[in-house]
Amino acid sequence: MAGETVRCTLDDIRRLSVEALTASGADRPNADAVAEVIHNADRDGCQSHGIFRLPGYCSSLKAGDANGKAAPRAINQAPGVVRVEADRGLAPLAVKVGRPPLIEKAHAQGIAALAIGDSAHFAALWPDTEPLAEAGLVAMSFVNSRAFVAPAGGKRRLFGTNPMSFAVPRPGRAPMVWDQASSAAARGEIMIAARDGHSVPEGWGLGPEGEATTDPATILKGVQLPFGGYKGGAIAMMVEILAAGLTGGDTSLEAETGYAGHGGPSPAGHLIIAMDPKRFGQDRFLERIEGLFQEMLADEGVRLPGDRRLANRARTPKDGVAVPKPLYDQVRAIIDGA
Ligand code: NDP
Ligand code: PYC
Repeated sequence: MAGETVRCTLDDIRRLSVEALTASGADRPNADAVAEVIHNADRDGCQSHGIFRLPGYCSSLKAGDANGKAAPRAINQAPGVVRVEADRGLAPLAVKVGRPPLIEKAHAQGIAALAIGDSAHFAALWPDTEPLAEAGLVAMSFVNSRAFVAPAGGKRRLFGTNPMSFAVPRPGRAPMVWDQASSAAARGEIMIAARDGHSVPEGWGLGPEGEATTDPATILKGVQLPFGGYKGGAIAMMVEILAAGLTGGDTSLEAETGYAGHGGPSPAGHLIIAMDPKRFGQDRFLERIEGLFQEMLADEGVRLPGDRRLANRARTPKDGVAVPKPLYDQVRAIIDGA
């Protein structure tokens, strides 16, 4: 990280987040829910979705792109589907409201989905799936955002960076959770590289004229690329269809053209699926999957996805988080109404 930093405790991160969000028009339930995911991201070492995102959330609230006083409502849409009417709010409160009925339905029926079509997701996705695995469920989450990424072979922005997360319970341990963009890199990683003056690997994106580049600022003006060519392109398309199509949320292109783009999130679509292995008749599921993990780990050089995050989670309560001074000052200015 380039330049001067301010060392913050995790409590500082949460408090600054609540204060900046309420100063930007969020009520306390919305501010608390967003502060929780920001805190969790910085706690787990995901700089691109921690306090780094706070000014974006605040500008979206101030511009009215997202409703800071949203009162999300869970609806029993179908035996296997909970729908949350999110009132154009920020996703964390909508997910919090939809999670208990999703868990109940998944345990009762074996599989259930939570569909949210009008909330603005600007966070990492593992906070969506990890609590479901902690409740004994296998879970997946998909979200779209704004048009940043071209389909494989193309040069025109169409998809969001469209992340997905997958979580599975483990006996006596934290769940295994992976969480990844379907673009070669999350946009947040490219923004941080531009801020810190680093180049990025070839293949992360193209410039405005479709030219290959490793300059992050040029990519931010141009277009991002899916990971792994047409294979990542297919996944980006699938996420778009699951997240926006099945929920009725804006596609990333619709979200891009429907909002002025104030640097923060705008409402799009979000789908979470939860499955209870016991209802699939698999009483030895946990034991068998643990055996699979142990086979993976027996191969030197292999680690499980999420292990880096869990190592950070053990470290940051003591070490705190280094926040770049200009970002810290920006957050303080939001709180002070400057
Ligand atoms: P990364 O490429 O950093 O990591 C993706 C996954 O791969 C993680 O689960 C990571 O685990 C795992 N991983 C990394 N290296 C290894 C390895 N050597 N062996 C095994 N597993 C490994 O994530 P992205 O940059 O794609 O995304 C970053 C964040 O941005 C995500 O949390 C995502 O949800 C968020 N995002 C949010 C968007 C939104 O619209 N809300 C859009 C796009 C991204 P570990 O964490 O332990 O390293
Ligand atoms: O990092 O790609 C990203 C992202 C998009 C929306 C929120 N995060």
